[in-house]
Formats: sequence, C-alpha cells, structure tokens
Amino acid sequence: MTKEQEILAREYSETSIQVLEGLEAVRKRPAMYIGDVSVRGLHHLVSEVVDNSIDEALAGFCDLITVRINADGSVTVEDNGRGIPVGPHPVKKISTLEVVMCTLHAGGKFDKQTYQVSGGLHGVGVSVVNALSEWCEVEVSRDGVRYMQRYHRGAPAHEIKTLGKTKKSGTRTVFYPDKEIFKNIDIRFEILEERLRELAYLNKSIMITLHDERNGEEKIFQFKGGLKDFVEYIDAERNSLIKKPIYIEGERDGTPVELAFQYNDAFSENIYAYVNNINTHEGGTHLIGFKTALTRALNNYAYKNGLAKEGKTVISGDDFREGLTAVLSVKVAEPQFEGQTKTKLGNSETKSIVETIVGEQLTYYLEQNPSVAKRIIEKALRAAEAREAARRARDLTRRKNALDSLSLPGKLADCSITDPEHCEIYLVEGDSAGGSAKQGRDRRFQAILPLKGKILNVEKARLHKVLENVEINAIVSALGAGIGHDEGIDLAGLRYGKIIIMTDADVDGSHIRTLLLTFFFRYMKAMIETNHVYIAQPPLYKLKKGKTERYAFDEEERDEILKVMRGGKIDPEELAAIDAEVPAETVLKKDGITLSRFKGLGEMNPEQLWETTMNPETRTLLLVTMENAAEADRLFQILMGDNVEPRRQFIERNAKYVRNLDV
Ligand code: 0RA
Repeated sequence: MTKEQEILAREYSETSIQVLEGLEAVRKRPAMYIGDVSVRGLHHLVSEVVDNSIDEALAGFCDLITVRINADGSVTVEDNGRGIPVGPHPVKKISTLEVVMCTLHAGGKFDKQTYQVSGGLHGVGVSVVNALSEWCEVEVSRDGVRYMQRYHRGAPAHEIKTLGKTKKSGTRTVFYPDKEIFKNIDIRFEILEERLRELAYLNKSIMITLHDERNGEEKIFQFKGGLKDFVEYIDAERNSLIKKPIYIEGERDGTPVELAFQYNDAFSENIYAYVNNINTHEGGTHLIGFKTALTRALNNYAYKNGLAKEGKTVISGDDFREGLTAVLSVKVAEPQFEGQTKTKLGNSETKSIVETIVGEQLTYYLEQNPSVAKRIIEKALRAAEAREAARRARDLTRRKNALDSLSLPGKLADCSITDPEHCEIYLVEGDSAGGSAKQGRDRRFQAILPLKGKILNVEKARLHKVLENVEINAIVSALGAGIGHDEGIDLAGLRYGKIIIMTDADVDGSHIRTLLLTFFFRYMKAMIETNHVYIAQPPLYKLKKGKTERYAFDEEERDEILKVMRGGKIDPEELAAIDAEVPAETVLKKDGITLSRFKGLGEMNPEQLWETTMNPETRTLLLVTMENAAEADRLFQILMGDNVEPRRQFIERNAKYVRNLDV
C-alpha cells in the first residue's frame, strides 16, 4: 500500500464510523425522521425514494419512474435519470453513492439549482430509508457502466462494484423494510397508488408505473393535462358548472406556477395548494396570491360588464369560492415552511408572483369566455345574497337573545379542568348513551356532548344552513375554535385536545360517524390535520365467568377469551348463533360462562362504559388521519353524494379493510 492509499484507507474507515453513528441515531429514533413506525412511516420510505427520482425529473433528466412491490415484500424504485454519481466525493473521499446512501442529510443534490422537495417529513434523505431497511441495494447506470452496492441496516456490505456495460442511464433502488423497526412491513398497493397518482398529476411530463408482483396488479399514471386532469378527477362525482377547468400556467423570477379550477353546484370550497409537490395544508403566501387574484379579476369583470352594480350586493372573496375546486402548484427553489405541521409557505415573494400570473391570465380568459364568466359571477351573486339573508336572520335572533351565541350549549356536561391539552370531549350518539357517559366519565377532564339523531349532511348545504343546525351549532360552540376555512378556524381557541366521536357499532352509528367526519373534513379540516379527532371503540362482546368479566372488541378476541375460559374448546355453532342474534342478548349459559353482545352504547351501564371505552388506561382510541386531502375529498363525495353506484363499488372494494361492517 502506498502512503497515499494508506491515508485514504484510514479516512475511509473514519468516515464509515461517523456514518454509522449518524445512521444509528436514525435507528434509535426512527419516528423523528419518518413520523412514526406504523403504516404511515412504512409507506413514507417509498415516498422518500420516489421523491429523489421526482427531483431528477424536475431537473429535466428523467421522465419514467417505475415502482414495484416485489414478491418477497421488498420494494424497487427505478428511474431513467442521470444516475447517482459514483466517483469519489470531493470532501469525503469515498464514492459519492456511498455518501448519499450512508450519510444523514446528504441529499442527492449538491447544488441548490433545483426545486428541492424539503417540506414536512419529505427530504430527510434516502440514507434514512437505507438505515431502516434490513437490506438495500442500489444499482446505478452511468457513463456506459453499471455499478452496484449493497447495504445491511445502513452499513455498506462491500465497496462499490461494477457489473458490466450498459447503454442506459438511471438509478434503481431496492429495499426491504426492517422488521426490527416496523411492526408490520406489509406494503399496501392503494397507499402507493394514491401518492403516485398525485405525483403524476402534479408533474405532467412524467410517467409513473406501479406493479405488484404479489398478485400481478398494475397501474400506469401519466396525465398530459396535468392539473386540469387532476381537477376533473377530484370533482368526478360533482356536477361542473363549466365544460373544461380553467387552466393557467406561467413562470416568473424562476418560479413556475400552475393552476386549474372549476365550479360545481355544491357549496364547499376545495383548494389544494402544493409547493414542490407537497400539499401545503396550512396554505401560505402562494394561496393568498391566488385568492387575491381570483377575487380581484372576477370583481373587476363583474363591475366592468354590469353584472354587479355599485351600491348593490357586495360579493366577497368567500362568495367567489363557493363550489370552487382548485389545484395550485408552485415550485420554489428555497421554500420556507412554517406553521404547526410545517406545511405553510412563508416566502413573501411567492404571493406577488402567483397573484400577477393568475391575475393577468384570468382577466384575459374572462374576456375571451364571456358566457363562462357570466355563469361564475351569477353563482357568486347567489352566494352573496344567501350570505346576506343569513346574516339578517342571525342578527334578528341575536337581538332576541344577546348572550346566546357566547354561551356553551345547555346539554354540554363540561369538565372542570380548563387546560385544553388535558381535556377531552366525547360527542355521543343519543341521549341515553350520553346519560351513561355523563355518569361514567372522569369529570375532571372529560366533557360530554350528547347529540340527538342525525346531524345535517353538510355535503349538500350552504354554510349558513350548516350553522343553523342545532347539533352542529352545539359542537361549534362547545369546541370554541370557530368554523370554516383557514382564517375561520382558530386552533388557539380549541377547548379540548381530543375530540372523540362515540357512536354505536351498527349501521346508524357508522352513518352518524360519517356525517360527523364529513362535517369536520369540510369545516374544521385543521382539527384532523393537527391530530385532534378520534373515534372511540366500544366493545362488541362481554364474557363473564364467576367474578371475571372480559370484553372483546371483535370476533377474534371474543373467541380467544372464550377458549381460555373454556380451557381450549369452543363450539362454532354456538358462536354463529350469537352473531345472528339481533338484540344484545345474553346467551347460552354453558360452563358458567355468560356471553353477551353489545349493540348500542345505551346497553352499557356507566361503569361498563367507563371501563371499556372511556378510561384512558384501558380504552382503544382510533386517531382520524388524512394522508391525502384530494383523495379524502373524493371519498366524502362518494360516501355522502347522490350517486349510489360509486358508493356501492367503494364499499365492496374496501370491505376487507373494514371491521364490523354491520350491514
Ligand atoms: C446528484 C447529482 C446527479 C444526479 C443525482 C444526484 C441523482 C440522484 C438520484 C436519486 C434517485 N435518482 C437519482 N438520479 C440522479 C447528477 C450529476 C451529474 O450527472 O452531473
């Protein structure tokens, strides 16, 4: 070994040690890097690898990305970009590929020319995926040569190898998630499908394919119409007011802006705003720029063309957004992400860039398409009139009862602690269950709001109708955080850290739960995004032998408990009889064991309700999350809209993921 080689070898091992210390931190605290180690975190690994290929596509060097769920459960992501550089890294001396794969925070890109994906959890780097994989293999085709390196739990298994010649270029990464880290490493096709479809809509030049080698399923995503196609997809179940979405595309100061929108005959406002392919749930400067331009261009047109008159109905920004479905996508070179979930764009220059591009092009569009312009303005005028009428009605009732809107609803049983972080509110179906919950709760930190019957289906109602609904009004005033989009919601006012929906485990119960979720999604989306909404899980069965009482949350658990109580034997016929039972009967005393099936919450006495469903020590709560707002939007259209066929299809397709679907 020459002197120089010796120095290189020593530096190599020193670097490797630092590297492994870095990745060891990732393995010790995986949630810090990928959010969690459940389903979400697992699928985040795939997104992380795909994002690197998307970056290469945004830089203009790649137009095909292939994702494969392999038969052994590993995942392959392949692109036709330039390939990760393999030569010696200028600072670290070892191969750049190894630096990228094994060094924390060494993203693929060393220049800042491209629009890096770096918001939220994205952009933590592919080394995190490597660290959390039992094994990982990267193959790079570059300059006519194929190279590869394999890693075990983030550490290189050997130095980079050459495999032979090639005419192609690109990067292929295969990884097998580590069972030591993830509870379950089963990759779900539908989860990848949603994200890949979204990415294909957002980047119209790219083709993305998804294959499942376990069952042969495959999907190809390529949308030449980009956001125009995306808006049509989101609104598939709604009736559009205009034939084709309005489409705007432009670039200013190196910031590309793309926008598509249309109006439908519903009343909610649905704007999806993206920065570097990340959904900015909390909005920010790009969204403000769009809203400002939309209001101004439409208002100017309305007054100039005599559709609206001075001194008559004033059309507000909200009125111009009733029934609006829009997708806005900007690419920002150095995005500043702010807000609770780091999904709010802070860059001030972006506001005027979006405002200018949208203002100019929309003004031109309206002049060229007067009949479309007229239809939009007439819809906004109707919204303004409805808003005015509602305000007058509200003023009248307020005067009658000046304090009413400030006070808490009468049927709320509030808790005594006031620190929201420690407080929770149960939204309970029905007065009788509400009564049990009030008696069974820990009144120090648990509040109960019983709801009577079905709440309004907000999917089909205007905001003022929604507010007039007694049950919704009670929820809004109890929560104390307002209602509406962006500015309408004030999380600082929220009186409870956990909002827990507690309904019966039957058809009506799941309908009421869906109505409540629809309401939260349409009018309090921020609550879901900041992890405040939960679903209580009441048990389905109670088993009793002597003084021992056990509860089961599903059939499997019931059978296990029964087996233990019976000393290993169960009778399938007996269980079938219980399942067929309509009311919550206590059945079939045998061996001194009573088995009863709960149908409604009302059948549990306060102690049982506390023990099984409300006691933080023993209960199970489901957190309501939303990975993909556009998909959630479609889901609610399907579940709550007018069309029966798509709803039936949805339920059929998803039946295998729904437990206790009681139809
Ligand atoms: C840095 C520089 C260059 C390519 C890449 C990164 C790159 C990274 C990934 C990750 C997945 N696919 C990728 N494709 C490319 C190219 C530098 C050059 O060729 O000049």
